[in-house]
Amino acid sequence: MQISKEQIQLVNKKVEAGHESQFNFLAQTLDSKGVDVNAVVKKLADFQVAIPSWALGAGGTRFGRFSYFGEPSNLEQKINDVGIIHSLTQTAGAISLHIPWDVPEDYNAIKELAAANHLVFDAVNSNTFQDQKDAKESYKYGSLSNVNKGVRDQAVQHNIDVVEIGEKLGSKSLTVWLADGSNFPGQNNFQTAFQYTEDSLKEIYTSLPEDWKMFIEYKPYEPNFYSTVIQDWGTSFMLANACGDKAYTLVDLGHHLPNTNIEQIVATLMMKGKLGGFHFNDSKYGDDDSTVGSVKPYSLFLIFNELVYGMKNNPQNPYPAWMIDASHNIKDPLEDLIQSLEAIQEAYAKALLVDQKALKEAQLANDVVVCQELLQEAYRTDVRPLLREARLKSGGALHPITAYRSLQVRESLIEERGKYAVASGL
Ligand code: LRH
Ligand code: MN
Repeated sequence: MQISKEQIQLVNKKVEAGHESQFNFLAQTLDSKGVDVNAVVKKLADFQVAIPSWALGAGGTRFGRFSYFGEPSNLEQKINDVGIIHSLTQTAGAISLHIPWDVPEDYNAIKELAAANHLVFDAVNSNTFQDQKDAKESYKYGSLSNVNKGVRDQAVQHNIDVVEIGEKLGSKSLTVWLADGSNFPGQNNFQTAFQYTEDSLKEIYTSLPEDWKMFIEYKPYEPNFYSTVIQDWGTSFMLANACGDKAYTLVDLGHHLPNTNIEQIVATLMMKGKLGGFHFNDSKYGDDDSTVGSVKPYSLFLIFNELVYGMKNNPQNPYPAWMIDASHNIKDPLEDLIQSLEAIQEAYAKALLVDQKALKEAQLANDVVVCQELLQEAYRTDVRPLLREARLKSGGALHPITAYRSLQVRESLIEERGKYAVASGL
């Protein structure tokens, strides 16, 4: 099932007039404040976020999983679903694969299918947090940090294999997230676990092609509930520095203890040239993997405010990788991902409206009130007409969720795939 440009134009027809007046009104208002509206719209249109291949089916918890019918049951159908999201939003031009959940059988066919859906392959993700049925060694007590060299070697080799798969697809980065850690005090020697992890990452790093990056993702807990080897940004930062220039820290928004100031972490990593990218999601308590911007939209805005500042003032930091990492327990996965993309675009657009020059002046004058006024002036601006204009210019839907429903996409997918197809992944 694909959505044609014509179908989208037809759906847009009904709402175009309304959009035009809203956009023109906002454009006039912003223009009077010296904002280059066309530049903002272009930046939004160019901002592409990778969709995780493991989040196209219904997620679940240990307490249960409620299928969403018509789920993709193979890589081809997953690429097709990302294609549907991209045709409607024009901001999801990439897919991030998880290995071994998504090992291509026919690489050329998969690359052609991705190209036909205007998609590229973003970071490939290794998986040393689950045992594969034919595996020689178990990761029960860790992978790259395991006290058993045979297990570490197996995990290193898996990451090297994942890079080879990525190379065949045109991917340019490897994401390493380790579940490694302990459930009880005394179970692990923290220093030994850290050193084994550093040595193992260095081995993987030496196998990286010249133009590749390695993203080291940190997480404070789960599935281990006493310690995690790569528990926070500082640990990931140290390991990235130990590996070399091609290694960076990856920030998953859900991987922070409550009330952590994530925007400050982002600013520090950019200043040090080690911010590799993001896994966008939202959370109230733990690694909830909820819809982006659904719980803490102001925090997301503050993160993008640091990103906009860093992308202008920190040439030492490469252009970050933008990816979503979410899990859908009760929503249609495609609608959930469309809502996440909207929230990311909205936070970015609001951050682009911050008068950085006036903010700098107010900061130098310690005019705290004006500092907050400047941020909230931008945050309180309804930027949705800018997002719609960017989509319209790129051939997308003005209202993607409305279009998704009026085109009966889920019904067609159920028709095509049958009710009980189940997607691999989390
Ligand atoms: C770990 C994580 C990691 C993925 C997994 C699917 O919580 O965020 O990025 O490998 O989710
Ligand atoms: Mn993640």
